[in-house]
Amino acid sequence: GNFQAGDGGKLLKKYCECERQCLEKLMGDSLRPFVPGYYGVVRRDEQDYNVMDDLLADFDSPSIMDCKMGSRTYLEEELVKARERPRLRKDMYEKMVAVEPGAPSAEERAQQAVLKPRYMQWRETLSSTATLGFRIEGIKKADGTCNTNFKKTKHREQVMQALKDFVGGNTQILKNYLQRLEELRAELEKSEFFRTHEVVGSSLLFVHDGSERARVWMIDFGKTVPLPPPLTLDHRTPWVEGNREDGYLWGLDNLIDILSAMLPA
Ligand code: 4IP
Ligand code: MN
Repeated sequence: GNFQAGDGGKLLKKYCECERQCLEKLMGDSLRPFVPGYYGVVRRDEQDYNVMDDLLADFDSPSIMDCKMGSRTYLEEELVKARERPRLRKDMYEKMVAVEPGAPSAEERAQQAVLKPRYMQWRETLSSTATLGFRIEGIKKADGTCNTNFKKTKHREQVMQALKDFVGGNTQILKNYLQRLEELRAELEKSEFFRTHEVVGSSLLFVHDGSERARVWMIDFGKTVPLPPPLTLDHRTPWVEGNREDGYLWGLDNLIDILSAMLPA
């Protein structure tokens, strides 16, 4: 897999240069409290790894949720690549028909393949990514049950139901998550790193346990890239090709709004 256990509460994640650069910069940014501590690169059995804090280490039977943030889940360069040298993806066609047999067009059916941006956009519109700017990717509960079946979790009510189930109806946990997300939003709005990076395919990791402690961290920076200066993003303006906007804060606004609406008035 992509991960190995390290020593002393550390996690080894298969090396990605883009992720290394982000984590290094984030260690000196105001967002540092919201990302795993980063400790550089190690080599094990001919494979390089980025070493970071294991965010679950301090929890007792944690419940975990991965929310992929943003209204766009692929880099703009994928569009350029697909136009310049279109690569037919049979694997993505298979993943598509497994979920929605009627989704492929006549042409895609004839090819038994789709282009990557088409697959990624299909995933975005089937889920809440396109309409809410985030989607639930997976939930693992304290009892060990795991659910990654959220590909069609799209509407506000469906998202609410999944969140309610995740916190086991515990209002205090909900409140703690909400507070943490509001702190994160305030930090994002001030962060130099955030202003100068396109943040795509990154997730928020939610973790709580029986003590009602609830934390949120930003993870997965494999598609988080620096913008050419002096370009900056506000992360709320709708994306049009070329503007590089990612919808990250728009999604966080919506997520905060949904959590707030779940609390008793
Ligand atoms: C996956 O689709 C995810 O979108 C991956 O994004 C993406 O990796 C994969 O593209 C794509 O097949 P499913 O989640 O529907 O399986 P992420 O890494 O953000 O989770 P990339 O390479 O875009 O990061 P390919 O091209 O790696 O297969
Ligand atoms: Mn992820």
